[in-house]
Amino acid sequence: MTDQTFRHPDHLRADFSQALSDMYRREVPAYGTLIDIVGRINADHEGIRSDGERHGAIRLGTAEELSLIRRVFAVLGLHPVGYYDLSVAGLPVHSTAFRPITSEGFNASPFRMFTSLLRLDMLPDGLREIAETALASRSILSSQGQEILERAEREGGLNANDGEAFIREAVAIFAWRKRAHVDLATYKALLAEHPLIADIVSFQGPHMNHLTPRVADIDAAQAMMAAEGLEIKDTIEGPPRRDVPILLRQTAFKALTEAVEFKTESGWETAHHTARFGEIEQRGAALTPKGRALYDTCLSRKDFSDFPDTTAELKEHALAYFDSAGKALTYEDFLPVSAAGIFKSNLRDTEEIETQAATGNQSIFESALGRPVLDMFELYASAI
Ligand code: OOG
Ligand code: NI
Repeated sequence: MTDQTFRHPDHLRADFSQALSDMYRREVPAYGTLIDIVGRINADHEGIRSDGERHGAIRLGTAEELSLIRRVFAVLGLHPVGYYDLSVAGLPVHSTAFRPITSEGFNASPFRMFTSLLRLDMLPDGLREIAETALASRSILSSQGQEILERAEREGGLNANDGEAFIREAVAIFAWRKRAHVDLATYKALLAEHPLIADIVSFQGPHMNHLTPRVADIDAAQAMMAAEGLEIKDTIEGPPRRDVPILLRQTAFKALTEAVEFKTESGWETAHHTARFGEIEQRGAALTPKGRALYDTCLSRKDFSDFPDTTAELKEHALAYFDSAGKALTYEDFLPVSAAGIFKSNLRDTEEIETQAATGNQSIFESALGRPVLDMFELYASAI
């Protein structure tokens, strides 16, 4: 007889997040240094748990992969919120954030995953077919993972044993594999078009691109990262330092150069790939559509002096969401301009790489996903 007590999706997500972090620490040792720095800073601040606060980022190749990942994440209580059009920044991807959608969910495990899908339509003819062929011949979830996923969907949950096995198989999707899935000539052709395309198409699976702990004071963390010898991004993305933090501030250390083996007729040859890194984030108040419009204006003017910096003014002008106790809700999402900055900080020096002009296409993204994305503003409004 099987045990029919289901493990709560929030607990599965907490285990998944921990297992992913352990794997990434082994794969990218500098990420361990980052975690230690963040732990030291957060120990001085109340309200942030150093253990479980983080997001990750992955990049998928096909519609089928996106819909599969949506199903895997649903078992872990992660739901797609928001549409991020990165094509405006010349990047051949569009994205959503899979995240918990209730405060109980965030309290139990605040993990979320920024998930991007390659815009095959932005690739030039010829290269598009090469990318499609390479992606069609990979399968990112093991057959055991697939079987447990179907059981979870059929029965409405997973018991402890199945949950453990499922997490193992789910984490394996995002592991680094140093043997490429394409040959070196193909890798170079993809790289010449855009480094992001090479990163997405060349491997057996969608490895973690970065993991990001939440820190109470990002300026202090940035200084400590530099002192520890990590090579960091020059600027912090998002709003400037303020008395009342808003939205999201982020910075990262520069991507590693990792050895990759490419198949030749007689064996394997080694080349190098640069993509994976570690990031830190500091979160502030969630803004209303009115607050967000003001943020976007200030950001484009590079001048935030018009953005009120006291809780009383944010409330008076309805710029942020406040709960009944008068506390500002935390922003749990991402920012497209900042995301573009994070993507680009780890691409080879981009004198704007030429890509076909494109605009966002949310309906194509949603049909790949297999459902509409949720509206972040509706979620904040219903949480107060
Ligand atoms: C995702 C970049 C966006 C963030 O924190 O804004 C992101 C990527 O590089 O795949 O993770
Ligand atoms: Ni990130």
